[in-house]
Amino acid sequence: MPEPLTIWTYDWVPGGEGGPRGYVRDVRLRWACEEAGLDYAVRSVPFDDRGPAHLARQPFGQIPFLEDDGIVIFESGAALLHLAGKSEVLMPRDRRGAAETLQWIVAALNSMEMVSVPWWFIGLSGKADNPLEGWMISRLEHLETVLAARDWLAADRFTAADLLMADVLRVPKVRRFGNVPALAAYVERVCSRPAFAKARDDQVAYFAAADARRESAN
Ligand SMILES: N[C@@H](CCC(=O)N[C@@H](CS)C(=O)NCC(=O)O)C(=O)O
Repeated sequence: MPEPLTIWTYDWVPGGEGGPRGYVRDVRLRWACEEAGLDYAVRSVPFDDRGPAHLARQPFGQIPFLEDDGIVIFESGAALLHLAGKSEVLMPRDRRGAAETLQWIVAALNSMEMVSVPWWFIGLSGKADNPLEGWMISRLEHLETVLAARDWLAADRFTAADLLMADVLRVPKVRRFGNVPALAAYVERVCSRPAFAKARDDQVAYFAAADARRESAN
């Protein structure tokens, strides 16, 4: 009997306004499993102490990583592609649809998130000038042109590419930035899917339950 899929995350992350709950990247894998109707469990590694057992499975001491019947795979994009191999809901099986989905998955990570994360991070300093602002605007505006002409990135329907791109773009600071109405409508459209709400709410509940455990341990 194969083991059920296991999504690994931290046992706790900070809460509060502006905290990461609801945005921690295990949500990408929870969401994908929900969309595809795949059974999964969620397990955790300590947030405070990233020891050898964690580093053996995620060499940067990050999460998420995915376990599938003896295979352990880190990087949310790689794990998402692994899940997409199990379900046509996430990745069309025709050659063109599959190629388009793959292309936009990589674009979400390597053209959008590669800019949005450092832009967001530099912005935390609170300084007026962000040297990545022009780059960020350029990326958003190019994507705006694409999404002004269609509802989905690949194959004329929802795929794992939309899941990933919307997850990158729904970060509050990114969502509030720029004048990109088609992009805003796209994020709204993708994030209104029930599978997303379930995945995000489950993650928030998971970390909230950890608060109680930490309080009783202290
Ligand atoms: N490229 C990685 C990034 C993973 C990542 O940044 N994970 C965050 C949580 S969402 C994390 O583990 N942060 C803690 C750290 O970087 O030390 C992926 O997509 O899996």
